[in-house]
Amino acid sequence: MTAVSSSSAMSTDPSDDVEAALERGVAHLRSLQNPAGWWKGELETNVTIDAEDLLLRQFLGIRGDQETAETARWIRSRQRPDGTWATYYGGPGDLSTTAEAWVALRLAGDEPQAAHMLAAAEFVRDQGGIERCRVFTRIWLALFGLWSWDELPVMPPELIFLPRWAPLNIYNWGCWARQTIVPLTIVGAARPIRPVPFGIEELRSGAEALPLAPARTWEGAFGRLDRVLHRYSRRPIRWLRRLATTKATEWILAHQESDGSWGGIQPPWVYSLLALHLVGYPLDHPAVRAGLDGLEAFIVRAETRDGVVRRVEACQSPVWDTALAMTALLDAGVPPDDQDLVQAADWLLAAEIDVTGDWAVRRPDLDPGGWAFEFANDGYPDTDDTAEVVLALRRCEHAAPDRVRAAVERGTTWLCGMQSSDGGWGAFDADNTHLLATKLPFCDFGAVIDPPSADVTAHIVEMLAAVGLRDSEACRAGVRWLVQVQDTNGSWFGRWGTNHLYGTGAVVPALIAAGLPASDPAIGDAVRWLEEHQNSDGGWGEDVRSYRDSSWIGEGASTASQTAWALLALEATGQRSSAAERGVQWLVDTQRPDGSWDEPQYTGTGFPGYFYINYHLYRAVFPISALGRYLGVR
Ligand code: R04
Repeated sequence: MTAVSSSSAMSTDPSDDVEAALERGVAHLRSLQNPAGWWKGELETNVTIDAEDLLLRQFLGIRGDQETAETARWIRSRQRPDGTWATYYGGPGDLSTTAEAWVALRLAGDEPQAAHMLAAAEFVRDQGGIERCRVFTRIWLALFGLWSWDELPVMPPELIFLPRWAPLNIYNWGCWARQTIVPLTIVGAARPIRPVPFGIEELRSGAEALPLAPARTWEGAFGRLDRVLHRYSRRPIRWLRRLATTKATEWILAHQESDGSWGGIQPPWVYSLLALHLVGYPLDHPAVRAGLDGLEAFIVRAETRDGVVRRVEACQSPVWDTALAMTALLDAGVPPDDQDLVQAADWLLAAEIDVTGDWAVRRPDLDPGGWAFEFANDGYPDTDDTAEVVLALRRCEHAAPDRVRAAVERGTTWLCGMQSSDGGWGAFDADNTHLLATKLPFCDFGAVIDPPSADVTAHIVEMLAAVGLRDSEACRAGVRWLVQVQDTNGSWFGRWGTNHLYGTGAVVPALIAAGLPASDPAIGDAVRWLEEHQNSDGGWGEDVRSYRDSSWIGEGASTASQTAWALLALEATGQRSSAAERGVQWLVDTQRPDGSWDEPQYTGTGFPGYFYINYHLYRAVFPISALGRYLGVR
């Protein structure tokens, strides 16, 4: 099989190497397709997910010896030489992650005097101890009597009564925070304690609680409100509390997905299980049973020299990965009626969501017609997946073109309806821009709202242009929004991928597709920024540290996916450049014999500054698109 049109050049032409690399990459990507038609790479995050899985099982009384031993083996295998755990490859030790890992290993029977435990505990104390850990970490400890419920911010169940126009009502939170907060209000009101046979003195620094922020600031005001809520929580109005708990429980039950999950992501999932348990649902209640059984599908087991390791995926990405893989194959010249592509298209067509979800609260008159990221997440289709799915579907030659056209049209209409009033797009909701929630003492875990981002907006603009809506008001407003949020350095911030390389790699192709000429200053500035940040080896890389330390923006070891993103931007301009040639050469030179690339670095973002993702399929798709488009434009 020849994936690409054969070149008329001589065998010494360097493009022969590119074509060979592309063919290897295509074969490798094809080999990863599931017989059902989808692709799904592992979604790797950090060991808090694994630690919390053991803590959940401990709390529910269902923690088994084997899963404990396998999880502990995995957690130990991720410990860094300095005794800490990071939230991303090569990152610094993280206080809350290290504390949670230590506690999970204590559950698994590791002795506090063991060298690896001593080193971890010392780091935790040095960083301020449990006293300075994030709220979620301290909630987990409070569940076992290792931290006081009195020393946690209160989030009362009565929150569920706030009407949709009121500040802090649950629909003003990003959907992931909303789904996490609702069950946690039940947990926080129940204040349960299930003692464990060990303490955490080793993790305490003795640090005092931080003083309240000045009363005139939102943080200060909420700090004072928290004291009031603590007083209220000691003597809540009984009937109101009961009604709130019932309403929150009903909300949770109504939001469980067909695979037993909540939102397809770990935090809402485990907290919803805790909440249902605490309102009295037994382990064999169908909702609890489905939730626990569903988690099994998110467990990855692997054989290592030290024995079997067990880890938990925080989320799964089949729709996203399938759309990206299809685009990569099409970019590589695989014919649009190829059987693998058609099968993937069929799978995507069946995955379209035809019911309303939480997004309809802000857009009540809009018909459904989008895609979610996961296998089962009907309540939360997202705009980013919908754009990428439409971009992929519309390029396939399906035997039933009317079905494809109808799905593309529904997706397009849904996306136009989901545009925020400023012209950009958030991922899951329209106009989810209320900053108030970000000021709550409870919200120290990263993004809690879902405002428009450049990467998501770019994907949608690119898609609108592709379906012929380049001159629509929606597309024009999106373009204006993108130009407006361009960084002064010429790049764009990456909300869901790391970081400015992701943003810029998404926006430049979108603006060109929308009709901006390559000579436009916005494009010129972006190209200059990319060229200035090319590594001397020819690749591009941007360290996750760039989210907290601006000196890392555009800087870092070259990676396959980030090099590909830079190339996609350069290639979109239609102009040949030595920068692009050297980037392509880096991809060719670093390809593994099996057609993939190594990529231990995390290039996906959950919450900027807090939560990062290594999407294992990124290394296998983005380079294919970049190489394919490179050969295509020659
Ligand atoms: C790459 C583009 C993705 N597009 C859809 C996003 C899908 C995945 O979104 C999330 C993944 C998440 N994980 N964990 C969390 C999370 C949230 C997402 C998470 C949720 C709540 C808390 C902590 C972590 F939105 Br609290 C893996 C835009």
